[in-house]
Amino acid sequence: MVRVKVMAAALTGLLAVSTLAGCGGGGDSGSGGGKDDGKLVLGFSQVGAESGWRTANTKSIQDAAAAAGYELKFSDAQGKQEKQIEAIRSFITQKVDVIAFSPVVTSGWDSVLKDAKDAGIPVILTDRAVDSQDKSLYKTFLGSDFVKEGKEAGDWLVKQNEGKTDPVNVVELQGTVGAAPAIDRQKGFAEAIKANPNIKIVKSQSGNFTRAEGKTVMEGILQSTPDIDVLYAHNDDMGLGAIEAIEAAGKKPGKDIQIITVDAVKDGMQALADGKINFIVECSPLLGPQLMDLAKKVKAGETVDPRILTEETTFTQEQAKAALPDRKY
Ligand code: GZL
Repeated sequence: MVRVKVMAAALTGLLAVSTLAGCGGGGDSGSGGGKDDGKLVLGFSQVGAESGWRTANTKSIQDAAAAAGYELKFSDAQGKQEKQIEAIRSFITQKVDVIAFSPVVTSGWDSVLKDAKDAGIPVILTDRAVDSQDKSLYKTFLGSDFVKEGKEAGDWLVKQNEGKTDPVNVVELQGTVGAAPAIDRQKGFAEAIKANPNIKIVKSQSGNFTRAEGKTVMEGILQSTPDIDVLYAHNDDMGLGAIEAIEAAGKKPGKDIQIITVDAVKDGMQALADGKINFIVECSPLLGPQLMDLAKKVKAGETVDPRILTEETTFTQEQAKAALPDRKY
C-alpha cells in the first residue's frame, strides 16, 4: 500500500497526482507497487539452491537488482512448486511492479499466472519455461535452449565414435522430473544419437540436479548395470556426485567411463581440466542484468521479444584449462 504524503492544502490536488505519478503509478492504481520513491519493485521466485548453477543464478539476479537500484523481493521455494505459487500470490497482494520466476516444473501455472495478469502485473519467465498454452500469461522467456544443449552433448559423443560400430552404452542422469531442462536435454540428446544404433541409452534416472542424488543414483546404477561406457548427466553437480560413486567402485571417471555434463560451473570445469569429465555444454546462469533490463521495459509497457536466448558455448579439456582462470561462477 503506497502512502501518498499530501503536503500544503493549496497544492494537494496537483501534488498528490505528481506524487502518485512520481510513485510509478503504484498503490491502488493496480498497475504495480512502485514505492513512493519510484523504485521498481520486482518479485522473484527462485527454484531453490540445488546446484552451483542455481547459486550463481541467484547471485546474478540479486547483484543486478542492487546495481539497478530496484527493490527485489526474493523468495527461495526449496524446490517446491506450491511455495513458488504462494510467493507469486504474495507478490500480487503486495502489488509489485513486475513478477519474475524460474518455474521448477513446466506444468500447473495457469491459475496463478491468470491472477497476476488480472492484477495488471507483468510476468517474466527466467531460466525454465512453462507449458501454458496461453502465451499472454507472461511477457517473455529469458534463458537457454535446452534442446540445443542436449543435442550438443549428443553430437560430441557421435563425433567421438565416428566410423566405429562397437556398442556404446550410455547412462543418463536426468534433472528434476518435469523440469524444462530435464525434458529438453533428454530430447536433444536422443535426437543427436538416434542415427547411431550402436550408441544406446541403457539406463536413465533422475538425480534431481543435485550432487548428493547424482552420487546415490549412480551407486545404484553401477551395481545393476554392467558395461557402462558413457555417463550423460543433465548438470555438472550430478556428474560430480556420480564421479564419487565411479571412483568408489574402483573405476576411472573420464577414462573407464566417459562423462558429459551441462552447465560449466567452476567445479565442473575443474573436473574437466583434471580429465574426470570429458565434455561440458555451457548453460549460463548470469541472467540478472538482462532480467533487470526486461523488467524496466515491461513495467513501462514496452513490447519485448517473447523468447530471449542466452549466448552459450561448449568446453573440451584444453578449453576448460584456458577458461578456468577467468571463470565468474
Ligand atoms: C538450467 C537450470 C538447471 C541447471 C541445473 O537452466 O534450470 O537447474 O542446469 C539447475 O544445475 O539446478
